[in-house]
Amino acid sequence: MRVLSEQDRTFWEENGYLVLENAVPAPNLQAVIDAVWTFLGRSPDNPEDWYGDPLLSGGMVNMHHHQALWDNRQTPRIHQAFADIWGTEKLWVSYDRANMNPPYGPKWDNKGFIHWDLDSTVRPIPFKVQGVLYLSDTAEDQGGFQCVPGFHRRLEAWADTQPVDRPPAWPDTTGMQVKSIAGKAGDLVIWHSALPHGNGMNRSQRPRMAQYITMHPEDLRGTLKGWQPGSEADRAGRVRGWQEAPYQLALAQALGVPEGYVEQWLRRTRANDLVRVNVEAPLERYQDRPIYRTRLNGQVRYLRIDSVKPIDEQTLEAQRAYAVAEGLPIASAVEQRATEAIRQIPAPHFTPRLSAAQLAALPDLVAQGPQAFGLGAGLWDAKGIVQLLENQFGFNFDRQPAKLTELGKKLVGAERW
Ligand SMILES: O=C(O)CCC(=O)C(=O)O
Repeated sequence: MRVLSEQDRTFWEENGYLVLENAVPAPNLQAVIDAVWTFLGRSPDNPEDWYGDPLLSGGMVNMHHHQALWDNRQTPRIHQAFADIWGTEKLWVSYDRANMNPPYGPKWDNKGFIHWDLDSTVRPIPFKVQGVLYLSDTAEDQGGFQCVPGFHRRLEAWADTQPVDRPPAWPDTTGMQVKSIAGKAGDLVIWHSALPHGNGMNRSQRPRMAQYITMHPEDLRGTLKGWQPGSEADRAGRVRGWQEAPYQLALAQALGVPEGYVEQWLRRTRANDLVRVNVEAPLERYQDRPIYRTRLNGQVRYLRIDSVKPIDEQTLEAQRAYAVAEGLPIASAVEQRATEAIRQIPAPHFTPRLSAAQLAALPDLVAQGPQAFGLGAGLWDAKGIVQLLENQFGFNFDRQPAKLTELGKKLVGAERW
């Protein structure tokens, strides 16, 4: 049964976004809000405490697999809205994160941002959609979703007026009418990815709380440049991602820290998996956007500031995964840095499952790398460390993944449509 009305469709065609009201049952909203605060290890009742690690720029919360997130992802009404847009019910759901954008101030300088999650120089512009679920009522000045309505119809004509070597994902917003979309708790905003978009400066006293959810046809893999056929390995990887998610929480409980700290620690480990890349020009900070401009093989290239670091005029260090995804020529790997971040285990916030002696022994075990314990040749991940703890200290952790409905199993790819 369709959930988008004719008016919704007309609005969508015209503006490139729409609002689906009451997208999920009301109790689901508070469940995600609670989960976000727990993940961050912070309290909604203490505004002084809303800032700092592990909150990421733009208020991003890298929480992906909590049951509360899954309960929303497998809501039939949301699935049907995306099915109406794509013209097929055979969809896969994204494993997107959450957002807590606190009030702007001395501890938080999110003035808002505008970008694309596609390469706006590719023709034809790929058809992609994205979505954000408002977890609480969000006023226009509260740092919620913002976009340039109708821009999906004008992007190509606008691009013809811009420098050919403009950054493909970061528009110059001069002359654009950016609109902040207020919403009620339970509204799902769905937008066409050709709209320049982001979230805004929060000028209110309340945090903005949201969950990102989008869907796309199964067996497709999205890249910045568009879609390509997914492989059986992609599908299996999605299922593994869902199945292995509980290891991160198990590790947090072992260490006695909020899950967000473990996620941050593992992310830093991956980020410290660095390689060297040679470029032809010094990296220059590009305007006020989080990108560098350089040249590679005679072409202007824009590189994300948070993924690369200049070493000298013609050398940079890049995260290995980023360098591979961007097709950067890897000159050499910097293996010895990979385990540095893993030593940064934060002090326990609550009673850890590991004893003080086990906690003290952990960094030295981890420093030996997973290979030393027959746990694979890559970097440590949550699963590897939990297996290490089980083997070394005889623990038995709960690793039940989020429960899926029949619809949810198809949206994950664990069952075929
Ligand atoms: O926080 C928002 O509403 C926008 C997030 C965003 O820009 C994105 O998901 O690409």
